[in-house]
Amino acid sequence: MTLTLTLDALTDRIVAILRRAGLNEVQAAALGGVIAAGERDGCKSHGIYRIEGVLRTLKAGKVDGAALPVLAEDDGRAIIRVEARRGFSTPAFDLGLPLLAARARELGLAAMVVNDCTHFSALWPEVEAVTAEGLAALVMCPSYASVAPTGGTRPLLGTNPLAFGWPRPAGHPYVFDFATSVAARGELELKRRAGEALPEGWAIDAEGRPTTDPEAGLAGAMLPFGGHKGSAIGTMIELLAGVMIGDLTSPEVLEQLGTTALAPFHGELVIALSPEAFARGRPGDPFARAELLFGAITGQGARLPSQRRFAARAKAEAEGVTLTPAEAAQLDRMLELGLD
Ligand code: NDP
Ligand code: PYC
Repeated sequence: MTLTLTLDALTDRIVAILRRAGLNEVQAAALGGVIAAGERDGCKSHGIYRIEGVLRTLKAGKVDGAALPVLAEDDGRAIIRVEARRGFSTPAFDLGLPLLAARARELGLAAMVVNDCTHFSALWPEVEAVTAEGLAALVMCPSYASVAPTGGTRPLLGTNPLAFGWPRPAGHPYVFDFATSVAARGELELKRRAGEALPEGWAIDAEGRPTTDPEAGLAGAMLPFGGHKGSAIGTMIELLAGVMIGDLTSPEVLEQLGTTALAPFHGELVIALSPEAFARGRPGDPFARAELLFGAITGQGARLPSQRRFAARAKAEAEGVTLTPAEAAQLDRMLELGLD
């Protein structure tokens, strides 16, 4: 039987599983929130399916469930730093957000560096949290080597997500959030579980030949989106959110982790920008001008990114989140067994 839960009830179940597995209150609450939000917004590749990976990573000792993030000493500059101390990224982001927002309003722009975190989540929850402060946001992070650079044949880059948000005076912000591979790795894993073929152009096998077999694609390499353009953007993310912030690049993550079966450990870069500050002294209100652009896009019959997600959210908020029988049984099992 399917199971329909309110968002709060689903979040409580996830938090209970994570607490039982040994996550402290701060981390369990932060992770429970983003995983439940993934289900609510119809983002299955970063919803409850990720809990197993979180539990495996904890059991392998590759993430510290007891860690509490700390804000590095603030020197009043545009760069603020949060040490996740080998815990998950989400509570570190939550800790740094108020200072990031205050600093971006004061200086026009500011960046939050999160170091030494385990990261498995979608980036849009963070982008939306920054836009809720009236700021534009750019968020990015590496993952682990799983994507061949265009022209190459072996995993090197991560699926390196890039997300952007723009605050809007009414309603939801403009948000896009995507892997710089053709699809997130989670999508391949879900296709493998469902016994479905991959669309062409997603992956190559271990010999570098195009494949539509998810097993072969996961064992081989994923491909960047948009050919050389995605390959270059993925590389930029390795540089900005790996090398530049003194944290691991995707090949280094894989070398240290030794597997793609666990959640990756690296850093994250969050940039917050004040549209008012950038537009000061120039003609026109940036928010009003942005609305004209969005209107022109939808006026052609195109949809804005995140529109599907916001529609799924509205439905879930009205009717609850419905889990398949297999998903409901899996949650029960995880609640019963904890880390076993
Ligand atoms: P998708 O390709 O599913 O979606 C990418 C973006 O494009 C979304 O904002 C989506 O909005 C939008 N979009 C899709 N179709 C259209 C359309 N026809 N018109 C306009 N906009 C459209 O995402 P990915 O599979 O690439 O990534 C999924 C998630 O995986 C992301 O949230 C990402 O952060 C996460 N991820 C996390 C990683 C990590 O290391 N933590 C690594 C890689 C990915 P909508 O949602 O409304 O469809
Ligand atoms: O779906 O590609 C992905 C991914 C990697 C790490 C977290 N999500």
